Amino acid sequence: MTSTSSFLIVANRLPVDRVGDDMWRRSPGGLVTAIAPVLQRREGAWIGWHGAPDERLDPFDHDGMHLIPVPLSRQEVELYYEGFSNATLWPLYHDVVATPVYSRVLWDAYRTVNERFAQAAAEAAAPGAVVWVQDYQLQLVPAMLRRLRPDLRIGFFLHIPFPPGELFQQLPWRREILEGLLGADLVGFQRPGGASNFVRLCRRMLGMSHQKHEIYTEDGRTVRAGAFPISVDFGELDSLVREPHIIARAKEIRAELGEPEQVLLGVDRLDYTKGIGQRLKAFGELLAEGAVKPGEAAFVQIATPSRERVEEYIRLRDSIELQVGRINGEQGELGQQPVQYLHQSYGRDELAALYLAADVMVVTPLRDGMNLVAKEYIACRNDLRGALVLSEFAGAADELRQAFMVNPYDVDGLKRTMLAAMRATPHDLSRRMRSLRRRVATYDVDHWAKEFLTALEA
Ligand code: GDG
Repeated sequence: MTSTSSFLIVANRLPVDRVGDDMWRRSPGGLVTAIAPVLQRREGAWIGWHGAPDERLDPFDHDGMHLIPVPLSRQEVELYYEGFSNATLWPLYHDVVATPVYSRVLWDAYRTVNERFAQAAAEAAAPGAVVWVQDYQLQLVPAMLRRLRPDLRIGFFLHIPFPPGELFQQLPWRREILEGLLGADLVGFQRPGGASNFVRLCRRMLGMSHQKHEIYTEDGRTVRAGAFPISVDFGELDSLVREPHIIARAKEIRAELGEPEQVLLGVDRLDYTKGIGQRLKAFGELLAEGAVKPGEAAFVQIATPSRERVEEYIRLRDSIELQVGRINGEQGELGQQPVQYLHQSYGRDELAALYLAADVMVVTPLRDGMNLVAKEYIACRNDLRGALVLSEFAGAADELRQAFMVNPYDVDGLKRTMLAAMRATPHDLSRRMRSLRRRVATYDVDHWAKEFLTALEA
C-alpha cells in the first residue's frame, strides 16, 4: 500500500459493476450518489468486494473514486455472503419471517472475511482517518479495526432493522456481534427503535452502563447510538421525471396495459421480507369478489432477481409465480391478464416511467429497514397524483405519515386500504402527496450522509 486516505467507506460491495473486461460502471442507487461527492471532495477511498469470486484486483480509480477491491473465494461467497449474511442475519433481523440458519461453519467464514475487510481498512487509512463501515455483512469490522488502528474515528451504519432482544438473543454469536459494533464511535440505525434495541442489549448482555443512547465501554470510550433514516436523491428523480421521454414512456406503459382506470405497482427485490405474496393475495381476492373488475385495474409487479442461490429465495420465487399464475388463470380473460409479473431488472429511466404511470404504489414489507422504493415514488410524483400504500413495518412509515398505512398481515385491511387508495379523490391525493414530498425533499440522501458524518466527527 503506497498512499493512504483520510476518509474511507467500507462496504460489502464496491460501488461499481463490471460491464466489460476492465470496464466499470457506477452502480445505481442512492448510497453511491450520496457518498461519491464526499469521497471526491475528501480524496477518500472505498473498500469492498468487486463481485467476482476467486479474483484478486489491484486498487483502481473510477469516476473520481479510489476503489480498493477485497478478494472473496467462491466458498467465502457461499458461506459468508449467501450463508451467514443472507441465511442467518437477514432473516433474524427481519422478525424471523424465515427461519435463520445457525451454523458454526458460516460463522467462521463471516469472522474471517470481516477480518480481511478490517485489515484492508487498517492499511488504507491515514493517521486519524474517518472510516464509515456499512451494513450487516460487516458488523465485526469496527472492533477488529479499532484493535489494529486505535487512532481512527469509526462509524457504522446498519441499513436493515436491528431486532428486539427477544429475537437477537437466539444468535449463538450475539456477544461477538455486539462487541464488534461497539468498536465504532457512532452506530447508526434507520429507526430510533433499532438504536434502543441495541443499547438495551448492550446493557443486558454485556452489562454496559449507558445514559440514553450513549454507551460507556470498559476501555473508557463512549459509543453513541442513534437513528439516521436514509433517503433518496430527491432532486435527481424530480428532474428525471420532468424529461419528455420519461413522460412519454409513462403514457406508453398505460397504453400497453390496455388503458386500465387504475395501475397498481410493486417494485421490490424478490425477497420474502417484502410482502409480495400478501399484496397479491389481497388483489386476487378483490378481483374474485368483483370489488375490482379485471379491465378496471392492472397490477404490475417488478420482482428484481435477488440472492438466487439461497434456498429460501428459490422457494419464494416458485410460490409467487404459482400465485400469479393462479390469479391470472382464474381472473383473467383472453388478452387480459390482471397481474403483470416481471422477474427482471430495469434501468433507472424505465423505473421512473413506471412510478409515473402508477396510480397506486403498493409497498407492503413484513419488515424493512427503510424502503427506498416508497420514497422514490414520492420523489417522482411532482404532478401530485398517485397514492402510496405503505406498510407500518417499513422504516419509512415513521416519516411518511400521509401514506395509506397498512398492516400487511391483515388481508382484509390490505384490501380495504388498496380500495381506498384507488377510490381517493384527486384533492385528497394531492394534499397527501404535497406533504409527503415536503418531507422527502428536505430529508434527502444528502441530508442523511451529512447528518451521520457530522455526528461522527463531532
Ligand atoms: C436495503 C434495506 C433500505 C429495485 N429494482 C430495480 C431497482 N431497484 C432499486 C430501487 C431501490 C433499491 O433497488 C431497493 O431499495 P429498498 O430500500 O427498497 O430495499 P433493499 O434492497 O432491501 O435495501 C432497505 C436500503 O437497504 C437502504 O438503506 O431502505 O430497508 O433492506 O432504490 O429503486 N433499480 C433498478 N432496476 C431495478 O430493476 N435500476
